[in-house]
Amino acid sequence: MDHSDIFTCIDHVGYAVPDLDAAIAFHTEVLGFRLLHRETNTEQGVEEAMLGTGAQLPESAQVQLLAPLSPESTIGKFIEKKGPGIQQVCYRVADIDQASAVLRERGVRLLYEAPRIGTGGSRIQFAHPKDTGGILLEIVEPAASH
Ligand code: V0V
Repeated sequence: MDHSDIFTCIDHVGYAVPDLDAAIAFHTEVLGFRLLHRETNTEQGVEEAMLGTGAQLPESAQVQLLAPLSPESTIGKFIEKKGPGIQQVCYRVADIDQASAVLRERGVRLLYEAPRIGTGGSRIQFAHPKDTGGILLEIVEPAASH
């Protein structure tokens, strides 16, 4: 087996939150994060915010706050079933097409046939938690490297 790295680093941890403004206020005012970016992604059914702490990007540790656009959305259903909390861990990759091909070759089932658009124009893909030991695993190729 080839043991060369697939992932660059943990890009972010994603939290399902019922109220985006309240979660941003907690992370900035109490935990000292900086608000880096905020957008609505209708395809994913989320209003989301990216926050950073520590060194400047891209080294900064990031959390992504994900609020549902509707109760039927992925995040809406997650909060309904499990309550607010960690919904995903996201690994960064330099080339998402190559990383997806390697993961598929190794038997990991990815949710989408082709990557979709994520935060800030990035390209994203997911592996189902049933295939990854109970973690919803996202992979992201940031917009800048594409
Ligand atoms: C569901 N399960 C999870 C889970 N969601 N386990 C760990 N983490 C999660 N987030 C488990 C659940 O407990 C069940 O286990 C089983 O999977 C089926 O759950 P379900 O409630 O029926 O859920 P599904 O199958 O309707 O949906 C699960 C999937 C869905 C993963 C398919 O969440 C999905 O499509 N996610 C990818 C898209 C996404 O998450 N978008 C929002 C973030 P038992 O009870 O059967 O054992 S958008 C984003 O990240 C952006 C924009 C970005 O980063 O830029």
